[in-house]
Amino acid sequence: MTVLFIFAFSSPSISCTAKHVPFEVNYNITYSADHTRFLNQHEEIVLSIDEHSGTGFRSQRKYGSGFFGVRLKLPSNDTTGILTTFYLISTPNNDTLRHEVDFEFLGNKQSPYVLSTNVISNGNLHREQQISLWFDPTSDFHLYQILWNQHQLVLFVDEIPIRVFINDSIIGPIFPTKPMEIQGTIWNATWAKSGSLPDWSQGPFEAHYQGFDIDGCPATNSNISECYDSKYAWNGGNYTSLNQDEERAYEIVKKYYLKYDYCNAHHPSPPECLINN
Ligand SMILES: *[C@@H]1O[C@H](CO)[C@@H](O)[C@H](O)[C@H]1NC(C)=O
Ligand SMILES: *[C@@H]1O[C@H](CO)[C@@H](O)[C@H](O)[C@H]1NC(C)=O
Ligand SMILES: *[C@@H]1O[C@H](CO)[C@@H](O)[C@H](O)[C@H]1NC(C)=O
Ligand SMILES: *[C@@H]1O[C@H](CO)[C@@H](O)[C@H](O)[C@H]1NC(C)=O
Ligand SMILES: *[C@@H]1O[C@H](CO)[C@@H](O)[C@H](O)[C@H]1NC(C)=O
Ligand SMILES: *[C@@H]1O[C@H](CO)[C@@H](O)[C@H](O)[C@H]1NC(C)=O
Ligand SMILES: CC(=O)N[C@H]1CO[C@H](CO)[C@@H](O)[C@@H]1O
Repeated sequence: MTVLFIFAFSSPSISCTAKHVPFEVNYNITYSADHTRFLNQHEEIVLSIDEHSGTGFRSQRKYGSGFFGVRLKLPSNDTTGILTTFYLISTPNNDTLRHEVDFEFLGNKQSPYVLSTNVISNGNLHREQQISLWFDPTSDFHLYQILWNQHQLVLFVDEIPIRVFINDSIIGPIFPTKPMEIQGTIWNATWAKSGSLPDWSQGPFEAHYQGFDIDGCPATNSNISECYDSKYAWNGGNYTSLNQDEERAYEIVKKYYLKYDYCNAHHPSPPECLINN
């Protein structure tokens, strides 16, 4: 099914005005640096995976709120079993303590990919949704963003909201509240449900990332509440809820592109599902 989006709105995108900064200013490679390379004066990093290793990067600091984005071009060919990610995560990386917000692109025999998103907090692990993308994410760069303030978490694809997670006193304890760092990785998902092994002869698989400026409030556990201050643009104005154009676009995504929603897989639905839909 193809539904054409006609988006005539100018949503306020902090990232559009973002400065071009080299990778090293805000990020570090986490492991297997020999599986990375830089382009465009280090304003672009290429992560690659082959049968020997994947690789990944992480921000040098943790943040307590922000509008985090990356421009990403996914690996092509048969990417079965390959997982490309962009996400926020707290430490320690412990299932009962971890807070996390994910974009995970699940490789496939051919494009389009399935985009899996998750919001994790305090042991609430299974809040997955999956959407099918309305474009080929391997042929060009697209913008993937996470807005996180005390009002809401919104995941955007090319400025179109694809997932909204509203903070409300009812759901309080499951809204992420810990400082999180930004990570990007390419790895293999052979442990996952599908269990399919990558066809390494199709590789190496390469994911291109751009956009290393960070619109975020650096935080520690003790001062995170200062990140809710309205002096940060992403905490106020148009960022406290979706505007009408965004609401309309979000309805289209939910109607035509949402393939899996944990809200429908549980009876009764978890409490936040009533607020977010
Ligand atoms: C991260 O990169 C910065 C800048 O290149 C460097 O100074 C710092 O030591 C690195 N940190 C780690 C943990 O590797
Ligand atoms: C693929 O995933 C398995 C299971 O997590 C891991 O043992 C293996 O090292 C990974 N291979 C690569 C190339 O990342
Ligand atoms: C995770 O954190 C909980 C709560 O503090 C603790 O009981 C548990 O031992 C931790 N698990 C790991 C693997 O560190
Ligand atoms: C979530 O909302 C509750 C009540 O509306 C508020 O007290 C709390 O501070 C909010 N959480 C965050 C992380 O801002
Ligand atoms: C929180 O503390 C860290 C470490 O001292 C500091 O870098 C950061 O700027 C502080 N954040 C706020 C919002 O004050
Ligand atoms: C909100 O969006 C409208 C139109 O998109 C714009 O005119 C207005 O300046 C924005 N306000 C803020 C506070 O960003
Ligand atoms: C091994 C293989 O099929 N490689 C192909 C991957 O995709 C690129 C771009 O579409 C092709 O040029 C390669 O031949």
